[in-house]
Amino acid sequence: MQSIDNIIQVTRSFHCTANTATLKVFGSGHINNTFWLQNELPGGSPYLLQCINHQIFTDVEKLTENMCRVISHLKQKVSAAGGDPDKEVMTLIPGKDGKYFYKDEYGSYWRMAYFLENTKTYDIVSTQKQARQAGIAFGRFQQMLSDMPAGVLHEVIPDFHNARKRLQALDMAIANDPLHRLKEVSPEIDYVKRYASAMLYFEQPEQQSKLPKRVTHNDTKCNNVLLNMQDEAQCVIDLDTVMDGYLAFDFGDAIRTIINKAAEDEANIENVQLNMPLFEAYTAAYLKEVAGFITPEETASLIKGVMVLPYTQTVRFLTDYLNGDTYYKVKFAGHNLQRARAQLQLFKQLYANRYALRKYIENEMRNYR
Ligand code: GN1
Ligand code: MG
Repeated sequence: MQSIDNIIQVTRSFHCTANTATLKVFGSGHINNTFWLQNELPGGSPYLLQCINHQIFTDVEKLTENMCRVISHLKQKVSAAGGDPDKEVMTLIPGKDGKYFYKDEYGSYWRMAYFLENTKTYDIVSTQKQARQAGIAFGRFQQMLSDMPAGVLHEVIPDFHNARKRLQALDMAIANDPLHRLKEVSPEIDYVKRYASAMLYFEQPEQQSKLPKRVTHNDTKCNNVLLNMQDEAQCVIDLDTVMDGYLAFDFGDAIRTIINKAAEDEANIENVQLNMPLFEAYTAAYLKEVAGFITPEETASLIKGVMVLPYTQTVRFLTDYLNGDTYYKVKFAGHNLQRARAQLQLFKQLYANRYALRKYIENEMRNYR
């Protein structure tokens, strides 16, 4: 329940001094609902209050355990490196019952964190500096977590980046077609199907035996990096999906948003074009951060991530469109279809340029051999 009265009530269950009169809706997430509140104390940090989508994150207790583990690991690393853990890692506010989430009387789950002031995010990256700084942010994130073993975190959303499972969900949506939308999307479905076997790279036993599972972020959109006012990397946010994964998932999902000159949901697909200098800036900065631990097999898999992530994102938007927009928040009828078409266009361009992209990664990696 997200009535003002309930939100105020929820706020009171956390150890905070939030001024509830200043509450406003915040952010552009597709899943959770986020609110911003000022601190009552003069000079005190503002807060973010988030209603966690419990339909999607079915085990909030485990999700919170993952977040707390990762946050405390990152804070230690940042402190040891002489950084400021309060500014460079997000900080959750404990509830009055000692837990880092709160279940209200309507069954909704909430959490609260400090809002980091004097920071910004970009939905579309436009300068090489922004791209480079995003590469530093996600590369360091990965580097700092490289000594946290796989198998420690809960799998909060099973098979999150599993292309086979995503394609099976699409097949199910095609078979059910509850809103008779299938006829509108047959060209997209045909296209997606043609690439299906090539996109099952990470599901091949041969790859799975070569690629180490690591603690990964799994939602490395460029707007999940907070940059400071000088456009320098400050903090990686949105830790909902931290769990085990392949490095290539995080690399591919970051490139999906960095390299695109247009928005994820661009209406005019002509505007979906590759910004190669931004790809290069991100990749060079990212590889520098991960060079110390990335394996040759992982390096070779990065380009696969660049193909698979936009592809599965297309599949997921198409599936949700067919299912009647039950997963992602939509702003208008046909929004998921528009997103799917824009992501498919991006995939087509990435695929057409795959050799040039791969070559850049390989050449860059030579600096570290
Ligand atoms: C969702 O809510 P947001 O924007 O952080 C989704 C990601 C998608 C993304 C597409 C849990 O993330 O996987 O890549 O939308 N998160 C979940 O923009 O499904
Ligand atoms: Mg997210």
